Amino acid sequence: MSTQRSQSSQLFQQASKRIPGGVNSPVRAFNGVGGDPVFFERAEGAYVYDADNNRYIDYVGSWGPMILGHSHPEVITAIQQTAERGTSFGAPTAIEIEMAEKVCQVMPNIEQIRFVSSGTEATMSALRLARGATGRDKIVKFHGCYHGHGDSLLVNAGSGALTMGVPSSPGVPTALAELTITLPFNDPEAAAACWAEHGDDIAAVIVEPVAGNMNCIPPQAGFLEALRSLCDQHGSLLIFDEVMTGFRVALGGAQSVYNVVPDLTTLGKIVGGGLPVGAFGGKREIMQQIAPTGPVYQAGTLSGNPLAMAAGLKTLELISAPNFYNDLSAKTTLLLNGLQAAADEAGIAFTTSQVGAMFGLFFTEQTEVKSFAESTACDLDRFKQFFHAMLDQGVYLAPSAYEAGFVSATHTEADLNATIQAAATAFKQL
Ligand code: KE4
Repeated sequence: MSTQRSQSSQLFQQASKRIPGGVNSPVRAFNGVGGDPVFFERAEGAYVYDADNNRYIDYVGSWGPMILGHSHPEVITAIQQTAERGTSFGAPTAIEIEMAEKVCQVMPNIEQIRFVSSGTEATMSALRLARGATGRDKIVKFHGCYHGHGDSLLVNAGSGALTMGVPSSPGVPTALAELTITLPFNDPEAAAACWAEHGDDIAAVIVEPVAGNMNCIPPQAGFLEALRSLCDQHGSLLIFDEVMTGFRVALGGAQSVYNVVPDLTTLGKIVGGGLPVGAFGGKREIMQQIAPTGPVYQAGTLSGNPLAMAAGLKTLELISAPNFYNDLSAKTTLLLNGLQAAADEAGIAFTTSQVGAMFGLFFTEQTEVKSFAESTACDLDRFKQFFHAMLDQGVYLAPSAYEAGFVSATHTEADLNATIQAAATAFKQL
């Protein structure tokens, strides 16, 4: 079955005249899978509807934020009621206090928090804070991890940078890029060797505690603990980039799943409930060094925007419901077990990964994918064929082999079984 998407194609042509690549974020452009991107017109619950009014079961969820499903009525009402009282003041509001208290309550390793408007702002600011607080310049990140498009972090990056084949972007001054050390994810020996050589010059290591931008790769036992120990030994700061994993893998984020305490945490996506919110936070004595209480400057016109706070706060309230994550994880497990059975039935080399309601799909003979090298060695052509075969059957997966998938609270068992059926057909076409 091939779905007709002529409206999307026309819109793509028009968009490309005024917007580079016709998109406002590269990974949306379908360069990772081929063909024209789908233009969406509306979304509700687990479904997105394109400009040709085709319906898709959505496993992208706006790259993570839509954990409650699209257009949740209580979130929409919270936004509407807040908007009627004004959309932005550029001055402090009470809802920012409620939001800060709520995040610090569910993520107690965050003693103080600063809200910003994107995950990129959060990680960029956290790095500046770490450099300011330690007086050191070097930072460590991991091949294939993506932390937004801040200059120091576009070195061997994942997500769209990897999808586009430009993991280290032009435009980043060599002098700056040289201060970013990149290591293989899930390799504690390489990390130990790095600190042995550079330890006293390293301001911070930033890591996705579950890598979600080179597909979905969980940490091997001991990896995060090794980073914590190396930071303690050498006075470096441990930054958990939980923009994707925060409120996704558990209410308390990956740090509550793996019981490793970071010095700083960055947040995004779900924390804004679909509106632009990022945040960075952590130990009080570190956060106090951020302006205006300290010398490390950081600012933002729309930081703590009331609309975004209202959407985020309502979202955090709703996902705090009992059994919310147990139910989400169970749905994700049901989906992945069904996909695996369908692949096995079709004789397709395929495996999956899962942490909570976040998952990865890999076309490989391996039973587990543990590193960037193993992820990029998977069968990319098969993924592309599978992506389009699923899209044509009304299932929207991330248009890149280097992204994670997400289940929402609104995905029903019928949706999951329909997805499994579509995959059974798609696997047979590979
Ligand atoms: P934003 O600046 O896109 O809000 O957040 C950057 C970011 C930071 N840290 C992690 C772990 C992230 O995953 C992201 C952004 N994720 C990508 C998708 N994997 C956003 C999608 C896009 O770039 O359009």
